[in-house]
Amino acid sequence: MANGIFRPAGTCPTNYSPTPLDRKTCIRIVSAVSNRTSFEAARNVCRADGGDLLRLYAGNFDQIRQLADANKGTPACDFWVGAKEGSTDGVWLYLNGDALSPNLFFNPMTNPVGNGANACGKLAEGDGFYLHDGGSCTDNNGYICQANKI
Ligand SMILES: [Ca+2]
Repeated sequence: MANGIFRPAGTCPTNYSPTPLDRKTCIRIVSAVSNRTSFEAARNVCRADGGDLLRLYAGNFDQIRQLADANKGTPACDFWVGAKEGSTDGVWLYLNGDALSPNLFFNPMTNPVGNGANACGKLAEGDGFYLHDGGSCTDNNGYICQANKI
């Protein structure tokens, strides 16, 4: 095949794997006990990789949850992802400020609300890796980064 005609599909950065059902981005799942860290420190690692914490959406949420379960480490960890609760309890946002669907929570009717405001988004092992409202942003958890293919 002649070169230069088709744009290459792109490759994932070192330590990243293709994001399920997404041709443009890759994810890195960090769960080693020695690398578990706070929400902000996890974000800084992802940013240093050229990405950020994973932006969840309904389309590949089940696949992401399965990957989290398969890579949860020993003992199993929760995973920080790219979501934050606003200053109003129960209002959840992506890191760019877009609204986040409550359907990404284990119980969309009740779970996004409670435990005060300003929580950090994590996939909770005890909730089948659905989003969970609770815990402290300074807890040492695993995390999932997302970066564009290069
Ligand atoms: Ca809350």
